[in-house]
Amino acid sequence: MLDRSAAVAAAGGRPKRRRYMGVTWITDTRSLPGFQWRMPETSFHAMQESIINGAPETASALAQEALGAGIRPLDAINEGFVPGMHAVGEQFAQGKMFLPDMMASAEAMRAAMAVLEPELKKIGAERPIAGTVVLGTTKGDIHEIGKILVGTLLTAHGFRVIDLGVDVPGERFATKARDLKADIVGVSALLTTTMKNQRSVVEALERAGLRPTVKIMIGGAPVTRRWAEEIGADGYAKDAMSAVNLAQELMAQKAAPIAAT
Ligand code: HCB
Repeated sequence: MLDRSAAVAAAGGRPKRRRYMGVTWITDTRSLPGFQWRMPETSFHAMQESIINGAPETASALAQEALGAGIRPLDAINEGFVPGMHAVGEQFAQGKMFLPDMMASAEAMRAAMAVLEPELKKIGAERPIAGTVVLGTTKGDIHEIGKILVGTLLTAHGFRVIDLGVDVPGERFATKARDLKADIVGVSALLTTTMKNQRSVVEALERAGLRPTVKIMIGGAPVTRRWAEEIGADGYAKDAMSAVNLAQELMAQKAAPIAAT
């Protein structure tokens, strides 16, 4: 896997650069002089690199090419782009990448998703509503890519999704869940420091008297099934497809008492 400076060296030129808080970094190796676009042999590998290189234009082009080549959008996300985000996380943890790099990578991920999302959503367009999900990233946390992906796949499977965005306090989850008669509240947290705020969401729904009718599912990189049990959530999902399966299970659980009467 090429890191950002190796990609520049390989292409032998000056790439497009950006500055953020006094740091300069490369935004797109396609801007290098003499760069020739061609479909790479291992397209998933190229997708991963486009994220690591923080290259939105390349990521978007690869997503379009993947669709053209008949690669399923979810495969492109799970096999191509998401592993790139994980590699970025690892490099950040090892001090090999910095905040502006992560931001550039997130921008590249969003560019790829902008191409793939409409295709994913098409699948669910014709279905009856499977349930209403209020989704958000918990207070203090601005990570949104995983949550958006969860929302997209839920929509693709017939759920009505209301995305409250990032940095959402527990009370707002509760108010929206009540107002929109939500079946499920989905709470994302990517930081060990903000995981505790998932508990605050559970507590806010309890205070609002909503727990008998509203299920809670949680997720995010540091989150585990054990944590879900500890805070009294109804389930944990490790990725977006598992979140869809879990949401369907939770809807079946909600329907069960009615079916029994
Ligand atoms: Co950020 N960051 N970050 N970050 N970041 C992480 C999360 C670290 C793990 C990186 C590392 O150190 N290895 C780390 C957290 C360490 C920790 O607490 N354990 C970290 C840190 C430290 C920080 C800052 C504190 C850095 C700083 O400022 N010094 C800062 C915090 C800002 C804040 O929130 N207050 C920060 C900032 C950023 C950005 C802004 C640069 C950027 C986010 C941009 C954006 O989202 N618009 C960012 C990014 C991109 C990451 C990494 C690299 C990728 C996250 C991501 O998008 N993953 C991440 C490394 C990593 O996670 N491995 C790193 C891809 C998605 C698809 O996966 O896990 O989010 P996901 O979602 C999955 C899954 O969890 C599940 O389904 C999703 C889809 O498959 N799921 C749910 C998620 N939510 C669900 C909800 C449900 O109900 C059900 C399932």
